[in-house]
Amino acid sequence: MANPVNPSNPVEKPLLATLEGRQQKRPPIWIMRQAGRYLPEYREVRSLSKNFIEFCYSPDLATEATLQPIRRFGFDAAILFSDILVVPDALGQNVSFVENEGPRLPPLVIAKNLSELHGNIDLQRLNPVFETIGRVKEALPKETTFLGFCGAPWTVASYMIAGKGTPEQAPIRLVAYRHPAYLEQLIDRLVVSSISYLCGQVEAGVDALQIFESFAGALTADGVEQWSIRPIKRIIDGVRLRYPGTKFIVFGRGSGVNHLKYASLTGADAVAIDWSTDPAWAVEVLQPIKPVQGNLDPLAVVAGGAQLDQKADAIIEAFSKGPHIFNLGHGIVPETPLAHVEQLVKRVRG
Ligand code: 1CP
Repeated sequence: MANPVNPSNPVEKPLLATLEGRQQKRPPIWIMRQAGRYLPEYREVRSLSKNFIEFCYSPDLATEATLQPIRRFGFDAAILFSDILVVPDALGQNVSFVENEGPRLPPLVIAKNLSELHGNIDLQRLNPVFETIGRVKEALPKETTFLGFCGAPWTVASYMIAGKGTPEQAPIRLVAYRHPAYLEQLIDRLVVSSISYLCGQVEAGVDALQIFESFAGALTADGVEQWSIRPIKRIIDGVRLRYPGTKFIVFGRGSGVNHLKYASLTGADAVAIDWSTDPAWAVEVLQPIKPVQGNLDPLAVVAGGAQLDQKADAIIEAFSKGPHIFNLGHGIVPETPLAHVEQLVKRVRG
C-alpha cells in the first residue's frame, strides 16, 4: 500500500503525507504529551494559572504551551494544548484538577440516567479551545502538521463514572456488566459530543485528529468492539460526513493483539501502538494495513545514553519498509532530561 518516496515532489507536511500512506525518507516525529512538565518554559506558563482547566480555556496560555515544544525541538506535529476532560466539562460535569493527584469530577449517578448532563455538548464553553487552534495555526511553520484530539468514549466515560482516575478502571467495568444499557447511553452521548467537538476543531484549523483510547487495556476481547471500536468508528464516520477525508490516528493503549482491530475496523488512517507491542509483530500485521505510530518506551528517554540511540535505531529500522511516524509508546514523563529529547530528535532525523 505504501507509495515510494518521490524526491522530485517535496512534501510540505511530512507527517500528514505519512498519514496519507506516503512513506518519508526519515520518519516524522512528535511526542505524546510533548507540551508538559518536562519543559521549564511550560512550568513557567503553567504557574500563571492556578486551575488547570482554566489554563486549557485560556487561548494565550494554551497557544504558548502548544508552540513551546515546536520552538524547542522542531517536531513534525504540534498537538493542541487541551485535555480529554474538556468534553465532560462542556457536558455540564464540572472538572477540576488536584495538584499532583489528577482530575476530579462529581461522579455520575447511575439512577439519574444522565439527567445531570446537558443533552448536547456546550460548544460555547469550548470556544476558547477553537480560538487557540486559530492562533496556533497562524504561528506554526508550514511544514508542521497540527493535530487536534479527543479521548475515546470508553476512556472519557471511565473518568465520568468514577470521578477520577482509577486502578484498572474497575468502576466502569462493573457498570458495563451491571448496567450495560446505561453505559450504552453514556457512550452514545460521548460519540455525538465528540463528533461536534472534533468538527469544531477541524473548522478552526487542525490538519488531523488523534483519538486517545488510553484505557483500551481494561477491555475484554468481547467488550472491545462494543465499548471502543464501534464508538470510535462512529466518531470517525460522523466527522467525515461533515468533513470528508479528515485524517485520524487512533491509539488503543494496552490493547495487545486488538491493535489490529483499531487498525482495520475503526476507519482510522494510522494506528498508534504502545511500548509493549513488538515492532516485529506490528510490521507484519499492522503496517501492511495502516501507517504505524510509535513506540519507544518513555523511560528509555529518561535513561538516555547509548541505549536510547540503539532503541530508536531499532524502531526506525523495523518500520523502514513502510510509512511510520516516530513517537513514544505513551506520554513523555516530567523527569525526562531535555538533553535526552534533543538526542532522540537528532537520532531520528539521521
Ligand atoms: O498541571 C498540569 O500540567 C497537568 C498535567 C496535564 C497536561 C500537561 C494534564 C492533566 N493534561 C495535560 C495536557 C494534555 N492531556 C494533552 C495536550 C498536551 C500534549 O499532549 O502535549 C493531551 C493530548 C492530554 C490527553 C489526556 N489527558 C489523556 C490521554 C492521553 C494519555 O496520556 O493517556 C488522558 C488520560 C488525560 C487525563 C489527564 N489529564 C491530566 C492528567 C494528569 C491526566 C491523567 C490522570 C490519570 O492518570 O488518571
